[in-house]
Amino acid sequence: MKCVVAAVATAVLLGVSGTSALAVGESVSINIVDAPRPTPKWGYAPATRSIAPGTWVTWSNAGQDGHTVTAVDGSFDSGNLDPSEGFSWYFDQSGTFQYVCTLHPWMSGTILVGEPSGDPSAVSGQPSASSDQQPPNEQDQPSPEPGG
Ligand SMILES: [Cu+2]
Repeated sequence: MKCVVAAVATAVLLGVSGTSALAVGESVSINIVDAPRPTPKWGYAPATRSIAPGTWVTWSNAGQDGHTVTAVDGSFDSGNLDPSEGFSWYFDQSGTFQYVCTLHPWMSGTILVGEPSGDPSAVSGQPSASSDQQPPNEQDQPSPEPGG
């Protein structure tokens, strides 16, 4: 009856995972909502999102109209997003990034990119190189080959 050992090990692994305020090297999702009407209720959910540097943000148009995700400073622009379309952007620099919907200027949101926490090794100098990363939703997770 060795299955008892496996069950205990699984419980230990589940207990290790902790909580952190910021998601490092992960991706977060924001919905674009245009309901309920009237229009002043439209916006981004959540309107303000705090992330760590090195995080993909994916906006998904969950509404019934076209919308955009356009940075106020012009650093990114989704262009028109039809319903059920999405847009991803990689934030690797700290700062506050405000964005609006150019079609409905009262729709606005903010991305707060803070310093990474809990990983002192990430602070050390790293070479500045442009990254060609793909949005996480563009590729499937590679599955390990059985046997080999
Ligand atoms: Cu809009």
